[in-house]
Amino acid sequence: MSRDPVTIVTYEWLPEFPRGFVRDIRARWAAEEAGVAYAVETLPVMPKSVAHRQIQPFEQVPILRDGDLTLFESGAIVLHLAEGTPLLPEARRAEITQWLIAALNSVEGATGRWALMQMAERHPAIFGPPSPPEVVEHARQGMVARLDALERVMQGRDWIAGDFSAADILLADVLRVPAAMEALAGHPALTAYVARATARPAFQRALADHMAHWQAADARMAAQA
Ligand SMILES: N[C@@H](CCC(=O)N[C@@H](CS)C(=O)NCC(=O)O)C(=O)O
Repeated sequence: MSRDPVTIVTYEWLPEFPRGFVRDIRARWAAEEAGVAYAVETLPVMPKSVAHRQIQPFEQVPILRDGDLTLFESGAIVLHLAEGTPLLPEARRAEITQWLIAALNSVEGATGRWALMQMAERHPAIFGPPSPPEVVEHARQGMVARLDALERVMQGRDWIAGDFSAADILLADVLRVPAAMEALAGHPALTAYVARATARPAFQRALADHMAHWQAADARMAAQA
């Protein structure tokens, strides 16, 4: 079934370090998997505008426009794009939703807390101040406990809820962050899962377009300088 193109809203420009991991990649990946064409619109990361707050109360991205509908939260966006596609089959809707929420809450809650502390050490002017070592260690242990639990679940599974689904887009993207920060060591099933998910052509296209977006922004800025 073909449908009208949607619009994914992301930032106009960002520095190097978050590129590849800005959450518009989740929307791009879902659109690619679902065969939905999309355009990209941008907002400045700074200063935040009233227009931004009106469509995303937390002044973040991604945002999706689909006709009259405007949606924020990457999980809601992926679920919306997955509707009526093999990413969200009716028979597994409840289980897929469960794992999608687990990815964003139980897993990203723990990995994100630790990753933010790592970022505060690397970029204190943006994410600082750095947390005391014992606080970082507590966050690391909390993350490892969640990863250990997920490692047990993923053993013997290719995907988290049957065939590849909307939940895998969220879970694999959440796990890309500790993977990139070398925090998945000792978790071979999760490491293989991230490699399997990111080898998908739809992810590769999403990543290439996501990176091309920042390169085009750099080129525009260089031309203006
Ligand atoms: N729970 C939100 C988190 C969105 C989020 O953290 N977006 C980041 C980019 S990946 C952002 O806009 N950060 C800038 C800011 O918070 O000012 C979602 O999944 O959509």
